[in-house]
Amino acid sequence: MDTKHYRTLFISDVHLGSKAAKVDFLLEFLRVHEAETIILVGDIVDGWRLKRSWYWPQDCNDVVQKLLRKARKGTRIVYIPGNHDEFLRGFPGSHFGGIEVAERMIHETADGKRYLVLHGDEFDVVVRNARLLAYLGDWAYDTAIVINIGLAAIRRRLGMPYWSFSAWAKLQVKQAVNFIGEFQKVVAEEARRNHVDGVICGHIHHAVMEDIDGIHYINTGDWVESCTAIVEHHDGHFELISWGERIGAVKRDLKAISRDVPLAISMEPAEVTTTEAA
Ligand SMILES: [Mn+2]
Repeated sequence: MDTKHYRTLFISDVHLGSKAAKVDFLLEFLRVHEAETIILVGDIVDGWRLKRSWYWPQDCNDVVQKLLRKARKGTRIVYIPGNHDEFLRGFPGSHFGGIEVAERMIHETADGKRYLVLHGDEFDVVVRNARLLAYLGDWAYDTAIVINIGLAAIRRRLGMPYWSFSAWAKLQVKQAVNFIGEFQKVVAEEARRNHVDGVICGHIHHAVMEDIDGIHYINTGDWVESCTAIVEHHDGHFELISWGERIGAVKRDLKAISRDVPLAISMEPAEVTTTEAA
């Protein structure tokens, strides 16, 4: 596959350090996708998982090295921490190996539209307590978000697991779709408060591009299950890439070709036993 060039590339929720991370797929993806700017939209490293038990095979280093090499060659890379890599939240504005750390940012597209970029976990508390906060008003809303981030830091220090949006949503299967919808609405509302055209976030592992009450809501998805990324083309339009499906297509092709020949290379990802994340 030829290398593709984009203006901006957005990925999130890789969860390096978790056995469920599809690191080999991501490496292949990064090999054939170049961009002027790469924005890492949080939960790239799973600090919560690593704290419980260290799991860092060589291919995790390969991802880090690949990104650092791109930075050296002139790609601007911005790392927006999520809840699983919130240890980086203590370093806004700092650089490591040419990678900038920012809590959130405004991204301006080639055609002049402005997008708020953030991970999205700060709104968990709002999604869970939507009715109560609507009743209590703006002050409670802002305070709840600040408390949510503070609590996550304290829980991590105490070695407690982070409250997981997707695990929680999955437990309440019937309502999961409602929760995703509620999250999207809350994040779109935050974009409106910031007077921007759209928002780009991650966190809930549900890649999508859609209009929510006049706000362009974009979610980058994840590299634990779906292997998705968002790219901005040179003219400013966005595209959702489902690399998992592409890989699936390759696998089907290989099977068709080698119907009579045993498949030498298995494209199957390692057994996924846990999908706890978000
Ligand atoms: Mn997250």
